[in-house]
Amino acid sequence: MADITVTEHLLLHQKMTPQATGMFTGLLYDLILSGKTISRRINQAGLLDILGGTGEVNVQGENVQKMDAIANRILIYRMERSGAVCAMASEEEPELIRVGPEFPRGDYILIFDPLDGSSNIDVNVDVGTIFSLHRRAHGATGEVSLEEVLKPGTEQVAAGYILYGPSTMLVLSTGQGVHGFTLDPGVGEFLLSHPDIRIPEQGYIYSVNEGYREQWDAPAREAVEWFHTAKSSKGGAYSSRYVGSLVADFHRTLLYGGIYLYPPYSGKPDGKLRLMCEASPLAFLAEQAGGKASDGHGRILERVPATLHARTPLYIGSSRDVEAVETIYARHKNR
Ligand code: AHM
Ligand code: MG
Repeated sequence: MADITVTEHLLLHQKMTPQATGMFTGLLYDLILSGKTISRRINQAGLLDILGGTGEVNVQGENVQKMDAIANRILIYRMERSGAVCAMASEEEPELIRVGPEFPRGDYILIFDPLDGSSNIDVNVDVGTIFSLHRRAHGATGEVSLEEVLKPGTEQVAAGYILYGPSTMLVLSTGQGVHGFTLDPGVGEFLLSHPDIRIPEQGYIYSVNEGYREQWDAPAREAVEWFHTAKSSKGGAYSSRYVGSLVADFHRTLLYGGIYLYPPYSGKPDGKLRLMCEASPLAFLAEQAGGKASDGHGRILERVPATLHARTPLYIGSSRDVEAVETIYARHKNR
């Protein structure tokens, strides 16, 4: 395959979309540059004293890893200077980050989890940056209000992630399918490696932290029990896989099919995962690849966030596997 860069791919395939403006291409360039910088720091993490925790607890009540804080800083620094963004929300920041007046404001609102799965970083397991892009309403000016940001995932104009694994990959959708690019470290560019990714209609892997089984709601328990006994796409039993990095578990689900589940559990009726910086961007990718993403009752993309850090249960992956979970939830509702 000829080497196709992200910019070239955008220009070739997305000429007619409103996102394919110079501003969008510039934003992506800076996002990719941030990803390359984070990737390099992660590669060196064992050598430079940047493993482990900072000793702080973030807005989510979780321990902040040093690499979390570094990735967060890299993204904020680069993106507020991009000229393409008017506001940002990060999993690590309690408040909305408003751009300007010291930097030029652009049309886009960027929401990100700077380093998903970071509790895995000390053991050299895949982590990633997840991002979601919204476009500010045409004609809106001045400081961005919170209401302008608290929008359902259906309004995303693009979403994706950068996975820092054995190779670094960018998986991106601008609403015209899902495309994967692999970083060629020699060239320093992400090159198209996985064009037009489609999730198989049904898979053979379910992915969930079964340690919480006793705390799940009844439909979630029944759903996981269903995957223990149902026939997979291969005709045999479903296999179980759980990395504990959503971005890595999702990447496998995107390529092989199957389902990732993070149910609600006692005391946490909305589960653990964040709607705006984790569930919605991955739901956008899943749907663009022909799969589904649900909270058990309906589309993740239609959930309207009440706050920046709102959470949601998540069932995501192959359409038939997600529908199996929704059927169980519907049955419980009608009892
Ligand atoms: P993080 O964004 O702080 O890393 O937290 C989210 C992570 C997901 O990547 C992963 O799927 C989940 O938390 C694992 O949670 P648990 O240990 O409860 O299974
Ligand atoms: Mg995360």
